[in-house]
Amino acid sequence: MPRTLFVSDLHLAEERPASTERFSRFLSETVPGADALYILGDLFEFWVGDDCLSGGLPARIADLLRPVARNMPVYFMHGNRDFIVSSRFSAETGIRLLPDPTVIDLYGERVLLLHGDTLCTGDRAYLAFREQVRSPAWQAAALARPIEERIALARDMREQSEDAKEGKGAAIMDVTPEAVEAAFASAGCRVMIHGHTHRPARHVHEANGGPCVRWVLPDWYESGGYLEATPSGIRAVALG
Ligand code: LP5
Ligand code: MN
Repeated sequence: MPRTLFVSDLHLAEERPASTERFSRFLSETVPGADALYILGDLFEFWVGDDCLSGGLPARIADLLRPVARNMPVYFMHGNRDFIVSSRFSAETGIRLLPDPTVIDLYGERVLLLHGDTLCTGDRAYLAFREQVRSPAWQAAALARPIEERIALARDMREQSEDAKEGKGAAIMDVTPEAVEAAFASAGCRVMIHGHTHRPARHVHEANGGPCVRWVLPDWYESGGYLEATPSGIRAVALG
């Protein structure tokens, strides 16, 4: 049976080797035979530039992805942790970078793919931060710094982000119905898949004059999981 797989929010980090091992098993046991694998952002806990690919976790993940990407398309969309992944990572692994948002044809159904952070329109502080760090000028200046400084900057940003989140209610850090409906409308889709919120679910929204389904992917901190699409539908699969 043809099938396509979707994951996000693996947040792979040196200090969480179990998640990397889970991802390695997923790539060797679950992914073979699929038509395509989509990684919808936050594959890494943070990414400070493709020039870190020569060793450690980045090199390990590149080694894991390379043989998979030789056998099927492996797509990667930026998350809010790894928005600096760029063309060298793509060239060295064979993965294909996907813009956020992207609409794909999934066995005859138009499906909207996003990381999910742009749907959290109540989180004004985050959206302002996002605009700043996604600007080419900010990125060029940041990437010009030595790698150790960039790692220190990333850790500093993480700390400030955690502090900021303490003052935010859970609702502010979730998608807004208005943003979801607008996304369905502008894409002209009835199905959407995203991650980011770490609240895996299948939601039904009224949009485009009828019911529309929004799938939210799980994170991989403790266990993880993925979505499997076949011509007969989409199902969520939890990993142990
Ligand atoms: O990540 P998560 O899910 O815990 O929280 C997000 C939002 N936070 C972020 C910030 C990232 O976690 C920071 C790490 C980025 C790593 C990239 C490193 C690149 C380094 C550069 C080297 C080239 O995305 C959080 C949301 C939450 O999702 C839910 O949606 O609320 O947003 C914030 O907390 C943002 C704050 O409200 C405001 C900004 C605080 C950080 C300020 C750092 C300033 C440093 C200077 C940069 C301009
Ligand atoms: Mn995210």
